[in-house]
Amino acid sequence: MTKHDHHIDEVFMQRTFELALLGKGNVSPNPLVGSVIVHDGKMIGEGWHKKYGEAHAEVNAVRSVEDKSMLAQSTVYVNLEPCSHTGKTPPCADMLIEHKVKKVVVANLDSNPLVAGNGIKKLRAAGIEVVTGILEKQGRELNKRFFTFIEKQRPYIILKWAETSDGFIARENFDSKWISNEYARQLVHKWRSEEDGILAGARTIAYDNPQLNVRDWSGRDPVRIVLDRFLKLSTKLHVFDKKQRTICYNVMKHEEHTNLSLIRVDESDFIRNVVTDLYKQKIQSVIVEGGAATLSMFIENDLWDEARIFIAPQKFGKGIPAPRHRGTLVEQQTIAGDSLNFYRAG
Ligand code: AOF
Ligand code: ZN
Repeated sequence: MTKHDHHIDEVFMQRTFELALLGKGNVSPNPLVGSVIVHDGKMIGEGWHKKYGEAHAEVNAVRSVEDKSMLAQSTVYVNLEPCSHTGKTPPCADMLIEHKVKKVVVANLDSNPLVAGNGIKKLRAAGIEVVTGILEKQGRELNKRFFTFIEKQRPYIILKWAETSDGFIARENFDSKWISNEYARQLVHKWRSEEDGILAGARTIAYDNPQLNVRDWSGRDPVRIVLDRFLKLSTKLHVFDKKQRTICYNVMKHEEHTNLSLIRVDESDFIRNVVTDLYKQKIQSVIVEGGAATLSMFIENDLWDEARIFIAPQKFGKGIPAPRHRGTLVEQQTIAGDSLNFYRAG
């Protein structure tokens, strides 16, 4: 392969990422997948996975090609290895083989144990040339939620908090309002709309009575996840208003209501049991919004992937210290005077 071919592959792969992103918010817990079909250097079709349970990206891309006879001389770009299993839809690898496509170019192998390299094997066994690993790192990043969910059997976990420049997350009376500015708050609402679940501990819910929904941004509301071991929270709190689904993890009892599930898990290893159950509930990603004890519990148990931390210029002098972590700083922004630091675990 020449350097030129490699560059062309990257350009088309980049396009599959753009298409894949159009599925954001509608495909979880499936991956974001886009596909482009190229004939003689020209794009003749494209498609993406639009909705959970519906057609995969390659199927939509092939459908979009007017003259199907051109497929035999075409290259199919897809950011995820074509599937080899019959799930809610038939295997994409078989469909590509039936159309006798010439070549398939992939960014990432599918970690789903039902696929895991079998899609590529099937294609090669049928005599189709397969190239893998094009923009692999970007592809892993695009589907960080999917890969974490399927490889670690738990949601992708984002921790979020605001601290003062002297390292406090709240005052001594647990008042934590007004640390970050209003632009930061709007950004947080955008972030809420991007994840399947939003989680908070009992103390935060009792003190702040948060709604845990999306108001300052347009987008869907995440499932609210409340940790209340002994079911001490008042049912009059916003999170129990049944306007949006709430799961309340506890060690007392199991009960199902419309838009409210009380789920009992074992007390030993509580937080691990919670994330394991979230996997069973197909919640692919969670943003954890507090408070200090809950955030620290995720950190101490190594159950986190990202931390997004606002640092406001003000000082409290004393109060509840911000959680400590050993993440790696990957990005820094400034939002109207507040710093915003992005960390990755490890
Ligand atoms: C692809 N292209 O666009 C997607 C794939 O239940 P199903 O049939 O929708 O299968 C879901 C699994 O298929 C998912 O976990 C992942 O392994 C793969 N998703 N594969 O080739 C796609 N969405
Ligand atoms: Zn498929």
